[in-house]
This record gives sequence, C-alpha cells and structure tokens, in this order.
Amino acid sequence: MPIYDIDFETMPREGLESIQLRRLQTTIERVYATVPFYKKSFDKAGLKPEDIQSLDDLRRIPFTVKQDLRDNYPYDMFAVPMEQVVRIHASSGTTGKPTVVGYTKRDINTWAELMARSLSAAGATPGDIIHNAFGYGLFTGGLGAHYGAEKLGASVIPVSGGNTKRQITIMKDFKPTILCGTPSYILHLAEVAEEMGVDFHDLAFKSGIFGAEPWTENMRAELEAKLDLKAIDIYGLSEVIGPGVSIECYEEQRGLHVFEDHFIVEVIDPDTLEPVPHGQKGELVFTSITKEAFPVIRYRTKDITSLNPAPCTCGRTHIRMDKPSGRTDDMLIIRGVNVFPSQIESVLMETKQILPHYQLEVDRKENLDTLTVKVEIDEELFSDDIKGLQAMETKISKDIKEYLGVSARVLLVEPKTIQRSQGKAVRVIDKRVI
Ligand code: DLL
Repeated sequence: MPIYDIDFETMPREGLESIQLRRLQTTIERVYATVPFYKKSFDKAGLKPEDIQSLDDLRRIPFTVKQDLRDNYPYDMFAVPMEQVVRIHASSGTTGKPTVVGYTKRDINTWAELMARSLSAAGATPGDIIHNAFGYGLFTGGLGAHYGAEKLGASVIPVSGGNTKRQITIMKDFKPTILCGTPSYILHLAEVAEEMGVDFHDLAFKSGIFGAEPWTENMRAELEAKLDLKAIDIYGLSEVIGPGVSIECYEEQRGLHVFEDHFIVEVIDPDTLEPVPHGQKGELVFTSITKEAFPVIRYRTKDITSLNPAPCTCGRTHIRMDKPSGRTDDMLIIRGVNVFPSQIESVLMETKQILPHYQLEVDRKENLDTLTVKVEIDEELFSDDIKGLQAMETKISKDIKEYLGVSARVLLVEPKTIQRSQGKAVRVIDKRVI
C-alpha cells in the first residue's frame, strides 16, 4: 500500500525523535507564555520551559486531566486569541460540562493531513468514494473524516449517522468503496440492509474505518464477515485533535500506529503514574506537539492499552498501540471483581446464534452489586422452547463466571430489543448511580 506521507511516516526513529524534541520545546514555550493553567502547573513543579532538554524531560512535567479542562471551561485552555480560532468542537461526556476544543486554520490543515494519512493507511486512494457515517456536528468524527477524505482527493459522501434506510439506498446506488462509522452504528446499518434484502457482498466496499468506541477482535470478525470488507480500527479523542491520532494499517491490522510526528505517546500506571514497560497495559497519555489553538500536555486519556515498538511490515516506523480495551472509568466493579464491557463482549461473541447487540445493567440489591447481561439472539432461536433458552442463558452465565470471575444474570432477548445508536453505543446502564 502506498504511504501518504512517506517521509514522516517511515522516518528512522532517531530523526523522528529529534523532530519530536524540537516540536515539544516550541510547544512548551508557547503554552507557558499563553495558557495561565500551564504556567501555574509548571511553576508549581518548579519547571521552566528551558528545562526541557530531552524527550525524557517530558516526564518531569505535570499531567493534565479532564477536570483541568472543565475548570477552564470553555476557552481558558486556548493558546491563541479567539480571532485565530476557526472551528470549535466539544465532546459531551457522560457527566459534567462538555470539553470544548478549538482549532486554528493550521490546526484544521494538520488534522486533515492526519486523516488523509489515516484513510490512506486503511487502503483509501484518490479514486475511492467514502461513505462517511460518522456523525457531523460537535462530535469530531464526521468533519474529521470529511476533511481528510477531501485532502486525500477521494470523493466523500457526507451522510452522517441516522436515516439508515436512505444510507442503504445510497450504498447501493453511489457505490462507495470505503465505509466510516462507529462499529455499533455500522452493525445497525448491516441489520437494516438485511431487512431491505441488500447483501453487502454485492456492494463495493473494500475497507471499513471504524472507531470512537471500543470493539473487540470478535466484533471485527463479525463485521468483516457480514460486510465483506477489511475492518480497520481508528482512534482519537477531541482533546488531542479528534480521529486521526492513531490507526491500524491495511497490511497488518494489528496495533494502531500513533502519528508520532504530531503526538508524543506514553502509557502509565494510573495508580503510581509511572511509565509502564512496552507491552504492559496502562493508561494512554498524549502530548500534542504541533497544535496551535488547543495544545495538550501529558493529557491523561483514561483509555487503556499497551505500546508495541516492533517494526511493522507496512514500513511505518511509528509506534503501535494495542486496540484500546476500554477506559479506566468504564471499568465495572461487581462485588469486588473488575470487569470491562469489552471482556463481556468477547465472551458473548464466542457463542453461536448470539447477535452482536448487548447491554449491561448494573444495580445494587440489599447492598450487593448485581450484573445483568442482556443480549439479543436469533429470531428462530428465540421462538424455540423456553427450556432451550434457559439452558443457553445458564451456559453463557457460566462462561462469564469462568473467564471473568464475575457472576452475571444473562437475559436472552428478542432481536431489536436493545436500543440502536447512531453514534457511540450505550453499553452500560449503571442504576447504582442514578
Ligand atoms: O471519538 C474521536 C473519534 C471519532 C475517534 C471517530 C475515532 C473515530 P471523543 O468523542 O472525544 O472523540 O471520544 C474519545 O472515545 O478517549 C476513547 O475512550 C474512545 N475511542 C475513540 N476511538 C476509539 C477506538 C472521538 N478506536 C474517546 N477504540 C476516547 C476504543 C475509542 N475507544
């Protein structure tokens, strides 16, 4: 596969690291001079911008967390005057105020470049037609992929999320070759296509670029089989830039290359805040080194993954992060056992006749946590005898206990009982906090 930015994406590590250091120093000088929050946090740590003499010195800089962004809501983390800000996005978050992020003209251009690289890594070329089902709006998915597609020179269909039947007609008639969206919405698209008698094997897709929420390898297998395409994982977050922070390559589909000429990545132990060795899971931390309007320094993402520095057959020298398995704040603690929704997904999808639509309900009864796993099954199976269903529920519940050590009540439900999303799926309903 051709590489969009061959110079930067395949640069030997030494050259890459010297660029990173130069860009880091410039960024630190700028934020120290323009963002009171960073000046205060540096001063408190007894650091001056000129103390950053090597990439290792980054570790001396304090972390930034979501609460810091909330405390500076809406614009106090911006490093440029509003006259230079040409775009604003925000992520809703589940609690509290949204996080507001801004972009200068150059930031928009950087982001478009990163997304053009990402699309290209997923196999897109200027001749491709991109069906962009990421939501357009304050969410960064839609516009991020849109600008990247245009930068690459591909044709983009800005369908956004929703209006699902019309999307299927568009897929049939406009013959898009690349599909973008959240994996949960794409599954819904597949389901509606089936109802409309449209088979993805008759459509023209070669790659799907899916992200914005965790999805397992089992889900990948399901999507690839159903949609007859290569499913590529893309990662990003509004605070860092949006989608296009990292992406898998078409060749390997194993680990997401972080665009290290724009972001310095670390993985830390969320308890000790110390870096963890490569290969070991921890919390992802990013420092942006080229952004103008909204630079972030050592931003703790809460996303959990590990880093893999091994060379990749695609030729990119940029480090890979493992498929994110969840967020530290997604972790459910059920009677003292830690469990992530993605682990439950893995177990569910090992079972035949289970549909990839599930939801976890957590409650507290008589001071004890309870976990109910609702999952849809085949129409046919559902109309089967009740005994068969119960046996299957018991079997899955046993598997969950065996693999994850947590007791769960499994409830097999009729197809289409669980709410479909147009963007990110709501996997957990935690009644303990309502
Ligand atoms: O979700 C940006 C994006 C759009 C990424 C489209 C990929 C595709 P936010 O709304 O700010 O931004 O949410 C960021 O979503 O911290 C992760 O917890 C989660 N996330 C994003 N991509 C992935 C992924 C966009 N590939 C938050 N796997 C992040 C797992 C992901 N989680």
